[in-house]
Amino acid sequence: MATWAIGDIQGCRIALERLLDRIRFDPSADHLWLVGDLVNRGPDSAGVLDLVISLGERVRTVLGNHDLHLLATAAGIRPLKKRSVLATLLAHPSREKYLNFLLKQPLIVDDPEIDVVMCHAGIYPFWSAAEAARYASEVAGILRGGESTAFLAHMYGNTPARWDPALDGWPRLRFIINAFTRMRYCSPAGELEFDAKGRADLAPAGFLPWFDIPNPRLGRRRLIFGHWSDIGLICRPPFIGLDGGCVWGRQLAAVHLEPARVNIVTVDCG
Ligand SMILES: [Mn+2]
Repeated sequence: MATWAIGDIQGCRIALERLLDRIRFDPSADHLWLVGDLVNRGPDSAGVLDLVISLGERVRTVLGNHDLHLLATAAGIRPLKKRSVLATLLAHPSREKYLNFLLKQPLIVDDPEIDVVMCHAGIYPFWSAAEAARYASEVAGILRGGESTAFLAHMYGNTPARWDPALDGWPRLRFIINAFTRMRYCSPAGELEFDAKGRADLAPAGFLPWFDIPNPRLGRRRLIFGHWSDIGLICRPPFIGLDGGCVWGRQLAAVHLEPARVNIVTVDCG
């Protein structure tokens, strides 16, 4: 039995199938962790969701910003461009199955048994793993409940930029979701910056990649994330960044989590 984590798929079903072949993934025995952004931009979001849903309990995934954007678009909160890949997905006969599947996914998966935690963009450097799990569950609870549409309507925006445990209401939930699904740069004082998205060495003045801000409260767990295709694959224990930019014609990556070996396997997506 093996456990693998795979980077941002973004509708690239063929690359996903090739990568599963390459790692000899056995759906009757192995487990798969996905860093989110299953959909959007790539050619076959429905095919990716069909495959992921067919794996049942073998797969654990977290929500990415594109998955949330799909949910907001489906709820009528964001306009749907007619020729977008999301329009194809939302006209699909399995639409409700896809949306219900995504609404049930968490922002974080934490498995102390294999010492791994996973989320889409990362863990805000001023949170412990336990705090991160608690804050993530606040959002998961809203998405599963009757306020999910109201939440999606209040989700967009870059403020508040800095965490304060006293935040409440929509601003609190907006910060939590931004940290888990959109974070790239953070200041040493804890301010998130959402405009820049380039390489880690092109950080805006006063900001660092979030993983360069020491977080002594994170513990020793390996942290698997995606979302940042411009910096590509990162293996800097405890951080493992898996967005190889598949949807941009680069690579889809898998890392073997259990038994623990740091071997990253990729397929080219050109
Ligand atoms: Mn993303």
